[in-house]
Amino acid sequence: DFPPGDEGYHTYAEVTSEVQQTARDHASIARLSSIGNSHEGRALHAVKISDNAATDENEPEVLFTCNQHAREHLTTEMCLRIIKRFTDGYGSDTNITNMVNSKEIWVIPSVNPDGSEYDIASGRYRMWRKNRQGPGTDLNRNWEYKWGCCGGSSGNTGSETYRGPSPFSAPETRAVSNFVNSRRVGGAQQIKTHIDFHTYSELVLWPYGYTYNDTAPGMTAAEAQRFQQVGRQMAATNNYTPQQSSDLYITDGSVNDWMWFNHKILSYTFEMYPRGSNPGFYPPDEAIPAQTARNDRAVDILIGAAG
Ligand code: 0X9
Ligand code: CA
Ligand code: CA
Ligand code: CA
Ligand code: ZN
Repeated sequence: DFPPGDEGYHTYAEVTSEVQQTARDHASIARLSSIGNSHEGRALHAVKISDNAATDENEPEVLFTCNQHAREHLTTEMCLRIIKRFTDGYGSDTNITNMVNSKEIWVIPSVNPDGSEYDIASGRYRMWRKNRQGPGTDLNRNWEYKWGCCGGSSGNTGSETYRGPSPFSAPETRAVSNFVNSRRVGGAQQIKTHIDFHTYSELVLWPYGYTYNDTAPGMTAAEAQRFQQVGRQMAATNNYTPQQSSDLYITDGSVNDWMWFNHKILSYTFEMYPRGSNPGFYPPDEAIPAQTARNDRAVDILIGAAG
């Protein structure tokens, strides 16, 4: 369990009951599914929020993913907030109602449930980042596009950025990528925009991460401009710092590069609160309400950017 005083964070069991309850309470606009299982067999939950949620309608789709990295527990709370805000607010809040009616919003609250459970299993935080397959794979180095290309990951099993033995060797990245592939309907990718939530540093990051160059194969100057424009617009609402992800450091095999190159999904990483190493990955649960609400307007912009 979470250490004493941090019970406001959700364990995997609590995330599961929360998403199940939401699907029961809001059956017409919220649908729960599993996109696959983690290495240890936990269901990877996906919640779809839209009017007529049971029907695949011809509406732009948006994706939010959280908790690729085990110890980044605040991000799971971010996805849970998105689920709660768009279900509880439906019918009373005009903006929310309009977004739910005109889009199909997918939320995956924990991409790495094995890792996050391991991080809290002893009752003291273990500072765990990777999944729980063998030595542990850094899921955000295991995506297929430019996997291991450029010094932005490690081939050493003990490394915090171990990329795994092959692209999509982790069942968790494989499941999310298969899900996104499955949203290509009649040749057209339905998901238009995406945020992958991380902590910490208060940044809005866009691809590519594998190269310092602004433009590269699959990224024209106009497309890079669009990333910058929407990224800066979002960052103006939460006071994060907007930049290309490689300006932070080079990463290869990361989710954003794959989402953009393979699917032309406008895909961002948010590095949430705090700005620095104290409190770093482990802000007290008292920080959850303000630091997740802080991204409400950015989330709305991302949804609007889907068209
Ligand atoms: O290194 C990461 O995966 C992310 N930072 S974290 O501290 N949460 O581990 C940053 C990923 C940014 N994406 C790219 N640079 N492509
Ligand atoms: Ca507390
Ligand atoms: Ca709908
Ligand atoms: Ca659809
Ligand atoms: Zn992270």
